Amino acid sequence: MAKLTLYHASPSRSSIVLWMLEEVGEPYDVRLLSLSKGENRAAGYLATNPMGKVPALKHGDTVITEVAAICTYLADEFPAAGLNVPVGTPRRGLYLKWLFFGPGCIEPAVIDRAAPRKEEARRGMLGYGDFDTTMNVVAKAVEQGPYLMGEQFTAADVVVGSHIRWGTMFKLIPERGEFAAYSARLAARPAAQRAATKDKDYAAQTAA
Ligand SMILES: N[C@@H](CCC(=O)N[C@@H](CS)C(=O)NCC(=O)O)C(=O)O
Repeated sequence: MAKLTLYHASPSRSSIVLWMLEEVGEPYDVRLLSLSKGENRAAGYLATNPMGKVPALKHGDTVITEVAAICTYLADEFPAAGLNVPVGTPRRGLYLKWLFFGPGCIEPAVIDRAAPRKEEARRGMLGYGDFDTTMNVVAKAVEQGPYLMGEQFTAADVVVGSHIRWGTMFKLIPERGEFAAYSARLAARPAAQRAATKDKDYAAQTAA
């Protein structure tokens, strides 16, 4: 089987892929990079991801970058883990919507709020419309639960759930009951807990 290698800086967006890999349950290696030492901008790494960003995932000779693309790829590549909604399934449309909603709507909505523009952009110009609508849409989707796709936990929960968990942790997303309950369900997953423990260790190794 082709080897999986995660290029990771701890803690960062690549921590999302670390969690995903724990959910998938296949063996993988981690190459730790220090962002503060600029290792993500070194020529060797730029050959892997010319954006100079983590995460990147190597699977044999295939390189995948972008958190949501990596999570989608892993879920499809290892269907036995039950983390995807396969092509040909009507529910796949909704599943893909959530995978794209993370980087396409939640993340820019949160970043724009944390670092507001000098001149407010018109709602129609912003792919996410406005912050409150974006958050209300996610809150409604996770209200009933347990997951975005109902009973099935999927890669979309890893992507969207990470944005919600990190956003509320850093007080960039206002606390609300739907998010607290959803985050608690996600945090209780054994794979999420294993990833968190490993990530603490990776952070310590990078700092040393
Ligand atoms: N759109 C990218 C964003 C990745 C990203 O911004 N990663 C940050 C860490 S959280 C990074 O590598 N920052 C280092 C830098 O830009 O120099 C994705 O979803 O993977």
